[in-house]
Amino acid sequence: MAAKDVKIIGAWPSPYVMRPRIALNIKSVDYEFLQEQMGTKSELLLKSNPVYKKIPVLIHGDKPVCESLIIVQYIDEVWSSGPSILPSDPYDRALARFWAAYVDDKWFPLLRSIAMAQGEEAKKEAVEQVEEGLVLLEDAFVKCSKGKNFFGGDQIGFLDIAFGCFLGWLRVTEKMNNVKLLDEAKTPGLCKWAVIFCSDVAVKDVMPETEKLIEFAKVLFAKFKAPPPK
Ligand SMILES: N[C@@H](CCC(=O)N[C@@H](CS)C(=O)NCC(=O)O)C(=O)O
Repeated sequence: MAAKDVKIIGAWPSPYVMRPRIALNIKSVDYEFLQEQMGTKSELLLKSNPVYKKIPVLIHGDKPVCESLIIVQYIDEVWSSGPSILPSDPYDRALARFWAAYVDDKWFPLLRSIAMAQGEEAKKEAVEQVEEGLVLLEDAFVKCSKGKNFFGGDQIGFLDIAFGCFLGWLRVTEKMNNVKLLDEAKTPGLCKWAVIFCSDVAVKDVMPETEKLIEFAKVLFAKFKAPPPK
């Protein structure tokens, strides 16, 4: 498929934007990456995602598709001749969707709360909650992977993409707060999975380097903490 037919509106640091980029890589589909600038929204973004005005948006031909996990499922259905992303078994598919929703609705907000925590006590509590979530995800990994490398089995699947896209920000949170979240003793499966996931050909070029992401995070957090303009 020619790159002009497939576009992603996004930005390199966004974990959600990584999802469709990984999915397109898995399917060997070329795409044009249209990057938004921090703090502004392009006309194309506002026109393509008028409801949420958020990235990512996939533009396929002239049709926009919004919401990262919906985009990944769309990619899987449209380019069905490539490697499958959703599990073929309905129960496995339900499990993958359940845990992907858990990651978005519960776990990632907890990870973000570490950066926002005011004071050591609040930070400690947020760290503990993230760790508890990781133990649940370790258990999900054992059940979904059935002894293979990925949640999806032998290859990267839906839940690998949904959760794996947050590994860059997990490392940033570890380094900036001097904590260890992915722990060999408590989550050995996830520790091994994270290394294999990040070095996969579909992932390694879209997963930002931790140091680059830390520089971005410092600018982002400074903006959050800045007093409102007069
Ligand atoms: N549920 C959305 C979340 C997307 C999202 O939060 N994107 C962020 C970038 S990481 C964004 O566009 N933020 C701009 C805003 O909230 O106005 C998805 O999965 O696509």
